[in-house]
Amino acid sequence: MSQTFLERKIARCFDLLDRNSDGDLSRDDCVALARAAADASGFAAESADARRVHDAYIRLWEVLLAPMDSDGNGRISRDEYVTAVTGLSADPDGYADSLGVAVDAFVEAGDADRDGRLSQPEFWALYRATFPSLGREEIVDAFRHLDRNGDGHLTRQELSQSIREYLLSEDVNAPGNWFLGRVDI
Ligand SMILES: [Ca+2]
Ligand SMILES: [Ca+2]
Ligand SMILES: [Ca+2]
Repeated sequence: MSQTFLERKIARCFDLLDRNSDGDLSRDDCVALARAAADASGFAAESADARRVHDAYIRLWEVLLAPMDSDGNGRISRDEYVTAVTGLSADPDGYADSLGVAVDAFVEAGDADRDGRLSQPEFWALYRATFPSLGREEIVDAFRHLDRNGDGHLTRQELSQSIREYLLSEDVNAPGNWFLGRVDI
């Protein structure tokens, strides 16, 4: 059965989060993503900033990902992930808290100058480090689409709207489709 546009977006997200490429999402993936992100943002190992990034990714694991483990083996398979995320669209309001956890992880990880938003260079550094399979142009294109008012920064509100569109919307024109680079329609 061919995948829908939404299913392709969700599967792509899974692949990018599977940091060690072992075919499952685990707490280890989240720890590795946090470490790569903290390095990219110039946060020294064991610093308070690096600790905040680590904690934000652990919350991402505990609040958002771990509950998707329907067979209880401590790891999220691709099927578990796609099934769980697809189910979110049935209850988008119930998803608001989880969305906040995802936004927190991105802002804690990428906001090197701590002004509460991601500039283009901050976004670039974060994405190069955490999603190495994305090309330079793809990251630049992603930022341009996500920065809805074109002021050169991604606010929490813009990130939240984009993640929501990425994970929930079938609208092929939604700017948030670019959250993780180009997805062919
Ligand atoms: Ca993995
Ligand atoms: Ca599992
Ligand atoms: Ca910033």
